[in-house]
This record gives sequence, C-alpha cells and structure tokens, in this order.
Amino acid sequence: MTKVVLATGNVGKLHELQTMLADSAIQVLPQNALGVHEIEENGASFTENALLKARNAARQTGLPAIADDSGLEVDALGGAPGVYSARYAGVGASDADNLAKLLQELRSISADKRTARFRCIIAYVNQADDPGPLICEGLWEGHILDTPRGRNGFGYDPVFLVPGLNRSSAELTPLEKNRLSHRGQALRKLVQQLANMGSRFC
Ligand code: ITT
Repeated sequence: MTKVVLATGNVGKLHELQTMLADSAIQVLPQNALGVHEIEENGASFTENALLKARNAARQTGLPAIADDSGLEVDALGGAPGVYSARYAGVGASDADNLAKLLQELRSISADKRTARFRCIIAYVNQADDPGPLICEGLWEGHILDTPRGRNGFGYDPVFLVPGLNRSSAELTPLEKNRLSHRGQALRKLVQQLANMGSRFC
C-alpha cells in the first residue's frame, strides 16, 4: 500500500474520499492525523486552491498528496457561492449559516430558475514541487430547493435536489451520493489517470 496524505480538514469530504478509496491500493492518511497546518485558501479558482492545499500537505509530510476544492455554483447568483462556498456566510460560518444565507438570497427566485451545480477539482501531487500535478474535475447538475431535506452528507446537500430522483443529496445513501457526485466523478478520473500512468498505486 502506498501512503498518500489527504489534504482536507472537512470531515464530510474526508469520509467520502476515504470510502471511495477503501478498495484501492492507496492508503489515505488524513492531514490532521499527521499534524499538517492548513494553508490559507487565497486562490481565485478551485484549481488554484486544490493545488495550494495538495502542495502544502506534501511539503509538511514528505508524502504524495490529494486535495479537493469544491463548491456550489448557483446560476441565479452568477455562480456564487463558488470558491467561497465554505465561508459564504462569513469566515468560520457553519453549514447551517451558509444554507440559511443561500435560501435567503434565493427567496424570490422561482423553482425553474434555481439551477445549480456542484463542482469539484481534485489535485494530486507526488511531492510539494511536483511540476506535473494531476488535476481532475467533476460536475453534478441539480436544483436548489426552498426548504432543506434529509440528514445525510454535509454542506449544501440538504438543499441540492438531484434531477430524476426527486430527492435531495442529503436524502441519498452515501453509496448513491458517491456514485453520482462531483467528488465521485473527479476521484474516479484521478484513479484512472494514475492507472494509465502505470502508477504504483493501481
Ligand atoms: P478543506 O479546504 O479543508 O478541504 P473546506 O470545507 O474549506 O475543507 P472547500 O474550501 O473546498 O473545503 O469548500 C467546499 C465547500 O463547498 C464545503 O464546505 C461545502 O459547503 C460545499 N460542498 C462541497 N462539496 C459538497 C458536497 O458534496 N455536499 C455539500 N456541500 C458541498
């Protein structure tokens, strides 16, 4: 098994990524367990932030690193909250604070105009100054509900209506979410790319 540090402090993401990699040859170690100090996410894009986080974790541990930068893009809000999804209601905001702000911003927007997507960029680096990082993207299209539904998942899951299922992302089982989600799509692409490169992980 090859050890890779998972550069996230978000428990929801961590569980999803660990579950999806459980049967792979990659042994993922959460950065918190290795004492990694988080870096400020001051990039202008998901890709910049994912790379910042992956390089930071690799630098502090000497291990290859995987980072996820993700968020919700709401069309009626011009793509907001986007890269600011985790701190939409302010630095240190809880998931509940962010959800409340989103529903407030959308209060006058009709159901048919509440289109949105989750976007996830996953970055992989072999070492901190890796000149050829792998970058994979996943998109999950949906609609924003006017009332939260369901108890699974994290973040904006309770208001993200999954097309065709008439269930929110928080009403899906973890397995169902991982099959469909932006994160699941991006991670499967990464594992495939590592395999194509003849990586020792696959
Ligand atoms: P790390 O940077 O430590 O990974 P973070 O929560 O700060 O944790 P991001 O900056 O990538 O991570 O922000 C992602 C936010 O987007 C997250 O906090 C949620 O609010 C939202 N989000 C991303 N993926 C989601 C998902 O699968 N379900 C619900 N909300 C999600």
